[in-house]
Amino acid sequence: METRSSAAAISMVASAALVAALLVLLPQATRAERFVVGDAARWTWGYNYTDWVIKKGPFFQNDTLVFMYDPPNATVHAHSVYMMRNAADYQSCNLKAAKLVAGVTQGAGAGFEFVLRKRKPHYFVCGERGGIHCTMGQMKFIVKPKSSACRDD
Ligand SMILES: [Cu+2]
Repeated sequence: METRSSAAAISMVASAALVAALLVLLPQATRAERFVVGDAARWTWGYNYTDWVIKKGPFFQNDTLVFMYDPPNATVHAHSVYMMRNAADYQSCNLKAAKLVAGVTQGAGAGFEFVLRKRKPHYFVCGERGGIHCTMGQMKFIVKPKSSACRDD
């Protein structure tokens, strides 16, 4: 019985420590920023997103990218968001191994939110018209989030 209650006490102390650690980490987590991709231009044909990334960066872990684009209709081209597997596929706009992130209707309204959880290069492209939006329309950019611990503001 004695050992059991001391084990319980230890686990209580441990969970209190965990809560304290989370409280310390929380303000940092809430400092994550939210970016509308392309700002007023949103996610569209012909905008230079590579320049946009340079202008807006650096990006940090847990920042959110918001992709906003109209669902397809008679006057608007459809757009989408895909993630390329590697730099070579990104360079050539080769969608064969790309992963769908957001379909043609998911950018409507408040847009589609993507949280940059991992500290790896994210190769975003529009996958419409067999990659033409990527090759000709400049609808592509790379974001490599830095550790949120490095945020200095
Ligand atoms: Cu597109």
